[in-house]
Amino acid sequence: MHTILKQAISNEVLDAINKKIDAASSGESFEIIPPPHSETILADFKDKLFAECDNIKFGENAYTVIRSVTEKGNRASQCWHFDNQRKTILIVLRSVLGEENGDILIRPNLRRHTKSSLIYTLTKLFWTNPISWLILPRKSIRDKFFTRVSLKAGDVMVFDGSTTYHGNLPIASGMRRSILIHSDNLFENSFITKLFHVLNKVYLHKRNGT
Ligand SMILES: O=C(O)CCC(=O)C(=O)O
Ligand SMILES: [Fe+2]
Repeated sequence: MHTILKQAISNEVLDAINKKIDAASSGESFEIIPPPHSETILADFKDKLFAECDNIKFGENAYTVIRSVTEKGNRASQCWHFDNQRKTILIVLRSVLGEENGDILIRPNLRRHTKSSLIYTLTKLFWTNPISWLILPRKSIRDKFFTRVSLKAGDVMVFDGSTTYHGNLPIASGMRRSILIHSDNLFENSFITKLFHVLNKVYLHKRNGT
């Protein structure tokens, strides 16, 4: 299940974090800042975020990314997927008004937890591929299949991204920015997980045109 905490983060903290990220950002239309850079940027703010919302925990093995998307990054944004971790904390730093505002779309419990890395791999491949990404953005299919979760800057959602299939709506104009703290890795040291990490990086770079 997912937990939503509305307006958990104050404007003061949001503004300070956004300023710091703006200064560090490359300005790409779909920018993912991974560790260790994300850790450096957020170091001064971890305690403040925890003080305002005790659901926000940066565990030792957490994998934290900062994600900024504009209307030019819409293709990558609609690559629906499962995360490789059981727990994802999503903190919205910047949101966009309007119908096409990059909201997150979720389909909870599309798959179950499994001890089998083979089933894990097969379900991942079945749902995370260019064919699904061609079909699911069609409005008639998308709106039936997913639940839209409207989050504004300052809202926080905690969910199991390994069983909840998810992705985002396109953005008509403006920027949506979020922090994603992923923890509790699935099949941590398996070959297949490492391979997925590499593919993920290659794919994102290709989408970015970098
Ligand atoms: O920022 C969001 O709304 C979700 C992004 C996401 O699912 C991810 O980066 O794994
Ligand atoms: Fe995700």
